[in-house]
Amino acid sequence: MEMTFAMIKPNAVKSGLIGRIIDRYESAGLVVCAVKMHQMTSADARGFYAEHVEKPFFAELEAYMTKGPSVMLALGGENAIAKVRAINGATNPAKAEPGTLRYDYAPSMTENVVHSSDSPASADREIHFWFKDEELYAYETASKKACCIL
Ligand code: FUP
Repeated sequence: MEMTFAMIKPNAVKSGLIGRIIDRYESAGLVVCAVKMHQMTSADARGFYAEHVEKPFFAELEAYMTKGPSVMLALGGENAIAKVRAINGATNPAKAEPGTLRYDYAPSMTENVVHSSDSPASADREIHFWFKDEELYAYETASKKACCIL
């Protein structure tokens, strides 16, 4: 059992894709352990994307991420990190495989509709960037059990 952080970005929220995106994750056997809607401030973007602040694309990324609300998710399940990245597809939608969220919905590299953690260390950092421990719920579903303790 593993946890990961996923984010439904502003253009996906504005396009009415929240339900369809969460359905892809739940249909893959993942469980929603925490969820919140939040519009990033510039400070949020600089903190969350700290590794990218000095990169040439950061100004565009910051403008995009702060222009509307995103949906923050903590997801639990077996191989959650790899599963969510496979469902999302390549960062650059031009390279994303058919059937992935970015292939289906992303208009560009910047506005690539979703984010998810790329390692256990980044999952831990990113989940705790947005959620307190008491906001992570462990519960049983009919067919599976969510583990929300990192
Ligand atoms: P990912 O792990 O798929 O979320 O991608 P990264 O952490 O490498 O990048 C974060 C975001 O920065 C991407 F979703 C889109 C943006 N980005 C660019 O716009 N140009 C780049 O060359 C790399 C990333």
